[in-house]
Amino acid sequence: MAGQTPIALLSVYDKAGLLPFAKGLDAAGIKLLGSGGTAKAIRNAGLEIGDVSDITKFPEMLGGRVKTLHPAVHGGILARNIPSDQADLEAQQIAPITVVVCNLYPFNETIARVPAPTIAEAVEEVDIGGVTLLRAAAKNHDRVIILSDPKDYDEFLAQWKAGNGQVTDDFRRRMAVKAFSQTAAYDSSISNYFRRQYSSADAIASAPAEEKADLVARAQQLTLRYGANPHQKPAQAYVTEGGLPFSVLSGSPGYINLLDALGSYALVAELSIAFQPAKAAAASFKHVSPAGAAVESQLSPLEVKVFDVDGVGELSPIATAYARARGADRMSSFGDFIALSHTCDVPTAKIISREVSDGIIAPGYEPEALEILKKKKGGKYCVLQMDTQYQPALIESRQVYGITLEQRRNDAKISKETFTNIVSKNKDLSASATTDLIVATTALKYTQSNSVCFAYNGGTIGLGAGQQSRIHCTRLAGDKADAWWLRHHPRVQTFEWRKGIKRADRANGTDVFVTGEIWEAEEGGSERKEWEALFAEGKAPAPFTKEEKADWFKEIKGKVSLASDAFFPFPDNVWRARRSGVGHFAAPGGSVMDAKIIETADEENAIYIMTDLRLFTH
Ligand code: 93A
Repeated sequence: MAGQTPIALLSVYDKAGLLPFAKGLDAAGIKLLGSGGTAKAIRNAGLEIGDVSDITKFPEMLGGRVKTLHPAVHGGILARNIPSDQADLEAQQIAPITVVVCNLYPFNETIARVPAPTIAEAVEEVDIGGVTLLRAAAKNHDRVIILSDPKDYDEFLAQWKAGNGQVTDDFRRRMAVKAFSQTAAYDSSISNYFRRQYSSADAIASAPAEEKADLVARAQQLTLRYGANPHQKPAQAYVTEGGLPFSVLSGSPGYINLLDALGSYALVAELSIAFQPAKAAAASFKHVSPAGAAVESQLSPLEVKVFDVDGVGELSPIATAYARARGADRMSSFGDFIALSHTCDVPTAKIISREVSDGIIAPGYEPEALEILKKKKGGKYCVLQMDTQYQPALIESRQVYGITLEQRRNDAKISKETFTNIVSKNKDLSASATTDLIVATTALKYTQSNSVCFAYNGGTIGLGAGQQSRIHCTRLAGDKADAWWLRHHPRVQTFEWRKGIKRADRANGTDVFVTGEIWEAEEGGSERKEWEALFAEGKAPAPFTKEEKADWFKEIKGKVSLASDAFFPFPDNVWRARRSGVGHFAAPGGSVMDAKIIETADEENAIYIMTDLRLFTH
């Protein structure tokens, strides 16, 4: 191909900078060839340019749908500098093309128009030939230079001049990457648009009855009312392959609902199979972190009262798991999103029907349970059914401030094997403590970091999430665990509430009592008075004495388990946790203070496990 006059093929929608550039190409001794409008614009400026139709021997046809799609064009672009390719070109009398200049039909600008274009109008903006030019030239960037952005015209001319008809390899590669990225983004806009048009809930709603079920099963996209806040519109959830792995049985999930539903379902699915045989698991999520998570475990009569599930009847395994998860931190669970690892049965639905909650995701629903749930929130309660066969992709990505971040999904497995490296003197880890460590550690995997979790009797009892300082997580988790344990105190269980008081008011009234918060309020002031009015006349309880508390905490000493999503930098975490009854610790090592931390655990004969598993979630 050496010695031939280099040819540039120009086919641009955006004609910015085109004329001076065409002049530059011409001056550099490059022969110009253009598609209809591009050739016309250049010719009108007095420059010599050939038409693509001259080499294809075909007119542009189908109203412009076929302009450059022809072997005479693509053979000229794709041919390599190898004898067999050259022989093919010669046999077909095709001239090689050295430079391709192309930018695409404005698909994005068209669909963003107000009022919105019709689908037929959008279809006409799907560029076929231009994408093919970009891909072909980028593929053959060893020989061909692809210019897809007017901003690169000047640099090309400068390089061509300086290189005496050559550009650097770096330039070729940069231009190829740019073209590949443009076609990828262009295709993704197109698929996104048509997915929204054809597989959205709206499209399904307006489909003929006989097509509906099929469309629902294959829906790839769900239009959401808005994103995290009402002004964040538009918003949607979608997959690019297969259908969405959940279906909406009732209500209409919002953006935050879906964040909670998907995070909490992942948690319970994983927690369930961390045991052999699998256990029923449940989680109560709020703001992308669990308020509580638990596995099945029979409730004692006291726990039935503390978790406020009396009167429901006999509890099934999945019902005990949810009762524990919801009972972990009743204040935080107010308006939760619930995830269950097993079918939602009637006892579980009955518990849920009495609580303030936003929605639920589960692999299935007993018909009667579904009827109970559908009645919640005046029929607006969100009920999602998850496909248990669904496997998320190994690589996950998201965008922050326009930048895409990509990572392997956190698919680390947590099981009893995670807790075998016991580094304390006491190595006597019981089966129940192992269960609690599995629950606490799995909960952390789905909690915003930093995070520390306390667990007991198969459920979390205190979670400190999203704090920048680890000791603040431990204090928060410890304070929550203390409040949880004080709720079991006989004095709390025999409170004489005013008749007819709401469950949420009882939860709140108890919380300010067990945390001691109410004693900070002015005596005789409105806050104190409102709290006192929650109780029967003259029955507002007196504060816990120091001795009462100390005696009560003796009962739980050493029985609680703690997991941390990263190493403890200082022994203060261990000191604080011990005061809330923690006797088993699981955290990765790596701190310069590791030895001192283990020594601190040894002081009270606690068990300390170094897991070798950091579990940050961001
Ligand atoms: O309708 S197309 O997909 N068919 C083609 O064969 C084709 N070749 C180039 N569109 C095609 N193009 C596009 O036409 C280019 O991507 C460019 O955006 C535009 C330039 O057309 P004109 O030179 O007629 O202004």
